[in-house]
Amino acid sequence: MQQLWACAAFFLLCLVSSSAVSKTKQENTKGDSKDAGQSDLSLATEYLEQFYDLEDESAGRPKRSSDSIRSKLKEMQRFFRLNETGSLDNETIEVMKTPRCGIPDVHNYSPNGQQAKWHKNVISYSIGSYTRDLPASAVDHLIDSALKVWSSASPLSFVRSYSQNADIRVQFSTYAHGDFFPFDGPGGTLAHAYGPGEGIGGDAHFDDDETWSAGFQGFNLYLVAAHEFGHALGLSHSRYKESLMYPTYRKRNTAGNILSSEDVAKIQALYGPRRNLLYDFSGYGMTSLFYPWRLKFDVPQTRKEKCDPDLSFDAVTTLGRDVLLLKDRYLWIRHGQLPDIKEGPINNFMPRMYSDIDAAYSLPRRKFAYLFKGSKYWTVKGPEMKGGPKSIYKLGFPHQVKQIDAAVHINETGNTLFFIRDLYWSYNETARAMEEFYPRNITDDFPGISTKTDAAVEKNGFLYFFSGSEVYKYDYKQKKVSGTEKANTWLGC
Ligand code: NFH
Ligand code: CA
Ligand code: ZN
Repeated sequence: MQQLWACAAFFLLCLVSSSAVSKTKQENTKGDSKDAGQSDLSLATEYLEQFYDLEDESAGRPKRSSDSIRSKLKEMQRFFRLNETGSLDNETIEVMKTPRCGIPDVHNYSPNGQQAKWHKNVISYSIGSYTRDLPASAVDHLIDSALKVWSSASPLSFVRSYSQNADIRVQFSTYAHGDFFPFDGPGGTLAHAYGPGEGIGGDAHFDDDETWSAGFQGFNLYLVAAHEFGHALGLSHSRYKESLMYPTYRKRNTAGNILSSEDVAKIQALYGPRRNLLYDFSGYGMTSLFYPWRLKFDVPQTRKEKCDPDLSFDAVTTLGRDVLLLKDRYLWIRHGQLPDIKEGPINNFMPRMYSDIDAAYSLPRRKFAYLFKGSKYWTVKGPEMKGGPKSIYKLGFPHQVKQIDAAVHINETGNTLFFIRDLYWSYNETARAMEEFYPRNITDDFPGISTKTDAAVEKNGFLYFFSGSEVYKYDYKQKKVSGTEKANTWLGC
């Protein structure tokens, strides 16, 4: 069963109780009555029925005792950290009058009694529809920022996906929108989200009858989304007003930290603390982390940047059946056949990796990739790095070489070729040594390849030389270029 923390299940009850609220408010402004009046009593019983499973008095049920009301009151007072008097004091009535509604606060809806959580640290999200109130780029940014609230307090990271089945699917809709919890028009419920799980699990729905903003008008999308993502990660409501997970909306300063210490403690209780990504060399040994993007199948989606005809890559390598394409701080992972592509900042996949990688290659059957930047290289296995950076001079490069343009491993020969300006070196992986008589001129041995190479990769018996937005498909048995294509075709454009 999915967990839904929102008021929708009780939206009818909500209407009833909010009319009770407004009625009591009017009466209270007239007389400053100390005792709980009749309307307060009915507000209280409705409230307890709604949120604390107080049996209602419908036909066929035994009349409820004042004891059961008292014990439910105490339960509610305990939740809100009020004095557990078991009677309807003013403090308790105040809390009940705070507009709220939702799934009962004290219940754990998880099937096995355990708090539901994601069993991986890289979580994909998609934005399936947008609000009319804000430009799409603003929504993208606010959603990204709201996720960063949680990734900065936990070991979790979030990768944007353009598929139909991302873990966290964001959508804006009004009234009935395909789940059992229709929205309620302007006001009332702003959004709801499902706890971690398959299918609708993790999804966050926003009521597009609200006015969404990036500032103080209407409801701030960043604040509401951060609250919803708390639920999507497995957090329930908080009883503390300062907490982001408090059940009612509150304007906050969005410039600083919006998590209370309780929010942080709760997310870390589920997922552990945030690791110090720069210095912590332990803890990445879980193989389930390696291919989190494999869990979902992506549907192609054209993005402006991605399908820019001028797109070029810094480095390209195969890794098992995958192809990794790197550009600046961005990484695309093409799994098997197109259109299955995952993408995101390099750090989402490899938390400790640098951006602006110069070159990359991998050895067949070894699940490692080697990434080069300047005079250093790293051995990478999924998000894990095998030790720290190593020096390229240990591979046999002379000290004049400060940077490598491209690297590719040739299966047939067992050698890796390194391209540096107009020269290339050949490294024997078995002997772990540079071959004699290198470097050689690229154009002498690869006729047709005359421009600087940004990236190179071998696939299906061909060598692909990436140069700017062009890719030269090179047949190295016949020693000739057999075709050219745009770099972005590698992303399915
Ligand atoms: C919400 N929720 O819509 C409110 N609260 O404050 N309206 C909650 C979301 C806020 C979803 O996860 C619903 O918990 C309403 C009511 C906290 C972002 C309290 C009126 C229900 C202004
Ligand atoms: Ca609403
Ligand atoms: Zn909530």
